[in-house]
Amino acid sequence: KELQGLDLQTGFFKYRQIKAATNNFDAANKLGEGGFGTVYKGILLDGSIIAVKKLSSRSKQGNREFVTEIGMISALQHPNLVRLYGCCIEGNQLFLVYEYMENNSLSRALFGSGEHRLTLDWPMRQNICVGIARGLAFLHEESTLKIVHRDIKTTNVLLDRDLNPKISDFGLAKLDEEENTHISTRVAGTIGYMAPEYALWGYLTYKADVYSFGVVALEIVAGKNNMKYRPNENYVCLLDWALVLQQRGNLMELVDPKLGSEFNKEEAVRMIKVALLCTNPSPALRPNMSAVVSMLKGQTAVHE
Ligand code: ACK
Repeated sequence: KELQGLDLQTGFFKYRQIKAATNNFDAANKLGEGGFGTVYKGILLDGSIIAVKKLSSRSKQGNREFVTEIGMISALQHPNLVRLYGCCIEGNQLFLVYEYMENNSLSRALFGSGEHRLTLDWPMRQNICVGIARGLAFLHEESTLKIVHRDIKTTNVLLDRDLNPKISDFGLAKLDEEENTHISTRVAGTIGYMAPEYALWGYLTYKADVYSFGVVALEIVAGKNNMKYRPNENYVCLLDWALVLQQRGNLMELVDPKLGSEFNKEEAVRMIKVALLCTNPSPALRPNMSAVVSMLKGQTAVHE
């Protein structure tokens, strides 16, 4: 798609256009603060809507290196990844230009207050969960870059007009990394979603994303935030509670009461079981994301 101000050859936007589109980064156009920077809504002269992320200032890495990486990341296209159109440099300030996602984040849809909360019925939740799994499977297994996202959570899943999920901020953690090793000194993740081996030792493999995905899947079924949910004084989070219910053979109790009786029991229990496989404390025992996709779709059995 051609966008006003974007040089398709280089992937660069003209600063003039970005500035005009966001009305000079007017606070009224601010969508929110994400990891790595502030996001603004912008409307280009041709009417297309974009989301502009103004990156917080970065320390060492030179702009040139950064731009090479951006070029590779923007080449990654998948229906479940937020499209990165290009970037823009003005002085030492860097901007990333993304497709605009009409329905904000999954976090808002599930846990938002009043006007922000959406009613997500069971088929929508199922579609969202499978979509996230597909996006991650692509990043891990199919993309040439083999990206580990490192910060999968409901705020990093955005919903388009039709409530299809797309993963945002992929590749950014990689850009932030100074050395290229498996043991990371800078852990980029969020409490409540981080795999234990990554949180404790900085040991990073794509199985860290599988763990985070499992937490997200549980949140989708339960309609509750992992860390904010305390079923009672004995259990501190949703995941703990799910493990207790699994032992009691009562996983259905986890399903969001807002769904009433309007959901597919078999699919719901399957989603919880897959989530629990994904959150296994041992990374080697977690499935990979393409196996998760086929389990979620009922194409392969869930081995407990
Ligand atoms: O739930 P939200 O409105 O959706 O709050 C966050 C906020 O910016 C910080 O990340 C929103 N956001 C991020 N990227 C986009 C995008 N491409 N389109 C629309 N909103 C976005 C996100």
